[in-house]
Amino acid sequence: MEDLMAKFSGGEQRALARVISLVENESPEKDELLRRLYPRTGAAYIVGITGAPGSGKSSLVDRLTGLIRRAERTVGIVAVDPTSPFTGGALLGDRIRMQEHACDGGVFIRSMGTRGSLGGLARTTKDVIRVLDAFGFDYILVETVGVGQAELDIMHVADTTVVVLTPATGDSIQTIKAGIMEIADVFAVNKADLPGARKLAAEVEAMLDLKGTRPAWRPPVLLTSTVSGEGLEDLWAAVERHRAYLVEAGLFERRRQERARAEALEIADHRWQAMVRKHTELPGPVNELLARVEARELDPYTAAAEILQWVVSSSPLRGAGCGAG
Ligand SMILES: Nc1nc2c(ncn2[C@@H]2O[C@H](COP(=O)(O)OP(=O)(O)OP(=O)(O)O)[C@@H](O)[C@H]2O)c(=O)[nH]1
Ligand SMILES: [Mg+2]
Repeated sequence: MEDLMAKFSGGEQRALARVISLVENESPEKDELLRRLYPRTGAAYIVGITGAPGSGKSSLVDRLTGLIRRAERTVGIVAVDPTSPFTGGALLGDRIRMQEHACDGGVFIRSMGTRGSLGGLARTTKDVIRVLDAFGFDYILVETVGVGQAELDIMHVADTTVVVLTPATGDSIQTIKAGIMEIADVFAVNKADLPGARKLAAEVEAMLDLKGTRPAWRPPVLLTSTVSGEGLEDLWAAVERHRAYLVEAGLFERRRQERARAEALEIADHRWQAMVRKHTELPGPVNELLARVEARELDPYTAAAEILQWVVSSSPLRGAGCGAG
């Protein structure tokens, strides 16, 4: 552990990859690692990139990475692929267009599949983002496919969320899910080199007009093409503008405070569920209670109360790995 931490602090990407693996694999060292890394976090700016499959998220991440690197800033990239069981950088690393950055020490790319529960994925993704933050990247770009609630939840960790739309996959205002429109801080209408992009951008603008109220931040709608290069610098400028807005409005601090609070509760929930589940996997009082519920000898309300009591009294809540002082 000490050796690993020293290498991590020294900026060795191999140590970073190792720490991420320990976190992803729920290793026994995980909690201790995350606890020790936490004080070093908070400086990275986190940008979420979401949109339908094939809308060009990875291509945009790649081009934005180029822009950020030209400004001599570093980038950590997390790609969450809900369709892939693979983890460990196979997915994005394979992509030819990412190869340019693969040998750049200022860029680190990690893809994550979805193993385990959806909630578990979101939790692990947040932990991996935190590890990248602690490592010292200036920006962290998080690519997620905009399907399902878990993916939307992940976007809550982003300071700025870019929603990628494109005419190519038949996106139109009618087919875009309400949820995804709500989370956008910036819209990128990508594949602007193809027909229909301008019309789609106009539709998004019209939809924003329809909202009636004049929000303090109206999401800008940028036409982008990773093929022609159109709009990429404007897109990044819009992200930076959103960042400046958040800071000036005091929202940046406030959102981070709220998230820190929500996160502590989420971790507590997560652990609590894991503890209860652990008891259901072993023979013992919890399973005896459940068996009595099955047989209708006991009502589920009484059983639940007794299960909670039992789990609290028998679990080392402040044991190793749970924050014992
Ligand atoms: N014409 C055109 N094609 C693009 C553009 N951006 C991306 N593409 C193409 O669209 C396809 C999908 O691009 P990706 O960047 O992999 O899209 P993605 O959203 O990351 O896809 P998933 O991760 O599979 O959901 C690829 O064939 C790209 O070459 C663009 O601006 N114009
Ligand atoms: Mg992709």
